[in-house]
Amino acid sequence: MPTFTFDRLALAVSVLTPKLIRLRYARNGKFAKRRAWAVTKDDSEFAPTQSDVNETSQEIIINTKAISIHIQRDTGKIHFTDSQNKIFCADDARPSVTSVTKSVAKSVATGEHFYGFGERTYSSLERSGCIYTHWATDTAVPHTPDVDRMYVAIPIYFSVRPNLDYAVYFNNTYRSQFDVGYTDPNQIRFSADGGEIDYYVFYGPTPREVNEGIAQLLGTHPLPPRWALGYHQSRWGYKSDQEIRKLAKEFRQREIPCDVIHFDIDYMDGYRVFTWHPTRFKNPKKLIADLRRDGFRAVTIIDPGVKADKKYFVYQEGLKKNYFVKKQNGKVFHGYVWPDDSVFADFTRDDVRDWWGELQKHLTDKGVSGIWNDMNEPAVFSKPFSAGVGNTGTIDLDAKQSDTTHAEAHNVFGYNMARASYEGLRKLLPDERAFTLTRSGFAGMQKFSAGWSGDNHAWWEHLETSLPQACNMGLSGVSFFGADIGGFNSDASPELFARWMQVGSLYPFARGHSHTDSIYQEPWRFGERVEKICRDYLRLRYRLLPYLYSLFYESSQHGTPIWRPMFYHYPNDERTYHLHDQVMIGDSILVAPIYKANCDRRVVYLPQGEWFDYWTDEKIAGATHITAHAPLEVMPLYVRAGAVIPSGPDLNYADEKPLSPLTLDVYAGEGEFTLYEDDGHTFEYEKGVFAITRLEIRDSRLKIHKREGNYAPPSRKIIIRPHGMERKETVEVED
Ligand code: MIG
Repeated sequence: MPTFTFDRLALAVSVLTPKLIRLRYARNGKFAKRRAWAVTKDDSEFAPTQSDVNETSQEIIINTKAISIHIQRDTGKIHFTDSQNKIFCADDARPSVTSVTKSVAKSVATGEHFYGFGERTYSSLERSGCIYTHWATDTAVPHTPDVDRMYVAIPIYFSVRPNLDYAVYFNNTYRSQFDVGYTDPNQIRFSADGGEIDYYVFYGPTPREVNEGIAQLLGTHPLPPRWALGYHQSRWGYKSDQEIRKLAKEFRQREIPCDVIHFDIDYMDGYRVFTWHPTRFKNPKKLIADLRRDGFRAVTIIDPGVKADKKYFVYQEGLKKNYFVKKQNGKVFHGYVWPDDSVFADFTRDDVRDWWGELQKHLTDKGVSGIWNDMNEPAVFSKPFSAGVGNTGTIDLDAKQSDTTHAEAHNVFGYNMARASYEGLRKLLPDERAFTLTRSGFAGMQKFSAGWSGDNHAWWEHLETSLPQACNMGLSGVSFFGADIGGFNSDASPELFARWMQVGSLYPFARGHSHTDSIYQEPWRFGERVEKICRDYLRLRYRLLPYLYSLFYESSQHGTPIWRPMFYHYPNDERTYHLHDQVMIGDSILVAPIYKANCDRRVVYLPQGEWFDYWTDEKIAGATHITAHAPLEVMPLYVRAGAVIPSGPDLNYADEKPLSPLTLDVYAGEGEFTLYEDDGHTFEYEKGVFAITRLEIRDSRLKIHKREGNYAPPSRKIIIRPHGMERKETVEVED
């Protein structure tokens, strides 16, 4: 690791891979202790990679196989160049590191566009012209465009221009900001309230390669159980055993697919985590076993606030073992949340995470399959039960956590809680892939959990916002993500609900959820017409599970997002750079939802190449803008030429039937798809028990490559359905 010193400011450059570079600055040559919460590997854990150093009178140049890093001798300013000598990520000023603030300013290149920034409000995809604060917050105010602090804090930006994409991760967990051309349109500046200037640059040049780099450093989503890709039904206010049973029955009677029922805070005894309400949920084990027989999994909510109740075992144990966060004066920190007076576990500590992870036994023993971690910014109300407006309170910033204070650990509170939860479940259910969901998180949270966008509203604007929000989360590394379908706060109208379910049925994480004070929002609450729309689109999701599951596999291997903005596949087409309202799901499917009231048509941009209308098979040549006709029953969907889309039978829940027959929709053109299959719920795939089948289409001929891996799919028919080809008839072959 070469280190350079300019004016007592030491700079360390680590070439971790030819495309992944780390830069750190320290005053007086002393680098702070490494903060390893988010990253998976220390510098020394990367395989050695070749780079050489060239010195000229003006510059020190470090060359890797892919890029060069230039350091100006007189100023210490840095810039990068690609193999075409194009400059990127160039310092606009010398980094400034004082004892109070740290900041780096980069110049914005001509035509450079910015994405990522984790979870954000506002219906724009490209994010120049604003300041983004990284400070995990219970955003209990409506998520309007001016809301800057959200539940999740991910200090990553993703830069795109023709042939040159890269990302930057600011490895600092203190409250920090990215000023993206707000103060100065030619500058992107990042700064933090504490810690070091420590950042990583991920060079592409394509978006896919950028995400691959992010995955190498910050990790990927482990492959979820297949059932977690099904539809989840939730509501704050399912209050009893009977209510949940009735809910499950409705789904099956109405033949609306559903895999998961979420239990919100009402299942607990006085909001004491890891307990069950003694009268409303008398026999949770029996309830969950019965649900399971009907193909439902149970996911229970857990909050970080532990009720300060001397008779409560979690409080007793935690106190005795010294597991709770303490104030500067050494006394345990107390705050008000749902259980009233509460204390908070210090999740930065290994022993505390182990303890918490094990406490989940009180849930898994009853048959619970997954944990939903809420309120973990952590949110602290100002007074008992004053939940509502502006709960921006949290733990005292000077409270102690491990060897630091909450000021540094705040942004990773939710992240570390999700880690405790995920690692605990792996131990408690060693043969079952569990599901975890978290509201708060930090860069790298994908290693432990899926995420959702918190308390949105039943507003058209929030349906619209969910599109760029999910895409930018994917670019930031978190692809298992969705918004509450139908909207959490306020009451959905039938039309809004239908439109939201159409697109929500294809969210990576598809969950309907609502507030206890809003109307019930299950798919059948809005009349028969809307119920049918919900059934039809959820069935579409379930038929597409082989496709989606393969995308999740790819994401677990390479960090590739499931939902991708259009530029992901057309990075040199500048017309895609601001396209926030249409999304690619994997390589092949384009979804262009309706997100406005009383609207039955919209403009869709189809980039270069040929496209097929999913519903009519009409062939359309890109690049073009078309007007899609979309009465309430229709959400515009398109397929790229050369696509092979695997699908399965209609299902009521993901593992109801084996993948038989397997249907392959083959669209004229050139392309390929890798179908991934396994048992759907164990860890056998880690030992090679999976099946990978490459499906290739060349010259309008489908080639099914020899299957790899040790998993034997059921014996089945393969139905091949040609689209846009001379040959029209469906072919059936034995697998
Ligand atoms: O202060 O558990 O975002 O999904 O239903 C509200 C009750 C606490 C906030 C979550 C929401 C959940 C609700 N929770």
